[in-house]
Amino acid sequence: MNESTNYDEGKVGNHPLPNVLECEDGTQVRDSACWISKRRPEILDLFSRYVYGKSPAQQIEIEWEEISVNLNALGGRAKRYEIAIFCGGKNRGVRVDLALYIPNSATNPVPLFLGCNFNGNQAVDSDSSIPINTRWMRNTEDGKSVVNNHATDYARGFEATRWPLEQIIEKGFGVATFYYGDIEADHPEGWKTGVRAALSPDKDLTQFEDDDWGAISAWSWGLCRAMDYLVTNLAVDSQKIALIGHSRLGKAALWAGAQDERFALVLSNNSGAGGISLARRNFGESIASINENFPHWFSGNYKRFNQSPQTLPIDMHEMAALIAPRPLYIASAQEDLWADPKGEFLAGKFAEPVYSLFGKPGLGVTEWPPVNQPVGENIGYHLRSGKHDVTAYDWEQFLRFASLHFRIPQ
Ligand code: GTR
Repeated sequence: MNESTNYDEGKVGNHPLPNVLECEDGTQVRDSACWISKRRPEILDLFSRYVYGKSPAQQIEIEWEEISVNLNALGGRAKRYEIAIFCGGKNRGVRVDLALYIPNSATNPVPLFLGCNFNGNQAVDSDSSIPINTRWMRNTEDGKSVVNNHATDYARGFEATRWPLEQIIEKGFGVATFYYGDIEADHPEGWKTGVRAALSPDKDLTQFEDDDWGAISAWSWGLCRAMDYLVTNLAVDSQKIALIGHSRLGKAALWAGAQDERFALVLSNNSGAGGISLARRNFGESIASINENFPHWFSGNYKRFNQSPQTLPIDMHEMAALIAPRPLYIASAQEDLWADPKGEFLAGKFAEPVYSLFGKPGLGVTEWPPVNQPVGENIGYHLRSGKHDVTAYDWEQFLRFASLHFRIPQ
């Protein structure tokens, strides 16, 4: 936060948003076919060039190995597996350790929530018998790493760290999660030991182009590689995988869901600036401050818009539109003004014309709803009371929304 941060609704400015249904050559999108073949690829390309940076398009070789299994995890409710996923070859790429929970009550392949975690797989689970992931320990000892803030939050009881695994399993869902630092440590030099160096011919001497991938794009790429593995696992219903992310990991989940349509549903929790909140609204975190505080998150090109968000060729309602026609849930928190909760709602609102092309109702309301009153059909939304976090209340809404769309009886 700096002195120029605006929290006055009267000063947000009134910059028109790019027209989500107008192609770059002026063509108006009138049906889903035109959206799919013409406008959607244009918007994806703009986000990758100007915001997140391009991740490698080529198919990457992945191998995996089961490294542990507990058939009676969570008090006998679930099987817990740890799978090492080697992305880009065992010796050349990066290794992601995916924790996978499958309900013991399941008789069929299960729907599942997939998301990165902030503090290592052991931190997600209240089972203290899980060995500490040593790679995570090394990262948290790195004084430069901004993720250390989250370690402090964890000690303070920040709820986002721990997932309500029992509750999720009891509703019939599986869970898959990995530590985001497995892909790349979260600090400006983190790329040197992460996937962006591993996959580049020049390794840690790589000179990035202005449209090359930043860390958020790298974490999103990791989510897609976890998906590559999950589609091969017969215990998982790969048609029913919901992608979830909080805050910076919400930005990563959105970008992964936008690019990879294998994800059936996307849940953005307090993803804020560079996530789902509209960049043109001068409220809370700005492009300039996010680029200054986290220079490694976005593409070099994104810095061009530090002083002029209104010149960005896209805005975040178009990110929401990239999820269409798949269900999207946007969760905001009332005290999380830094993330601009109203800007998060409006991004969903202005994505509705694209859901309409598919005959799908969106939020079902015209006004920003009052606190703790969830709304929406294919675009779900709530403004929770309280601060920046993922709470039991948020999970209740996510479980309800995913159960509805995946037709899971509750
Ligand atoms: C903040 C950052 C936000 C949000 C958050 C988080 O410091 O400014 O955009 O991503 O970190 O990830 O917790």
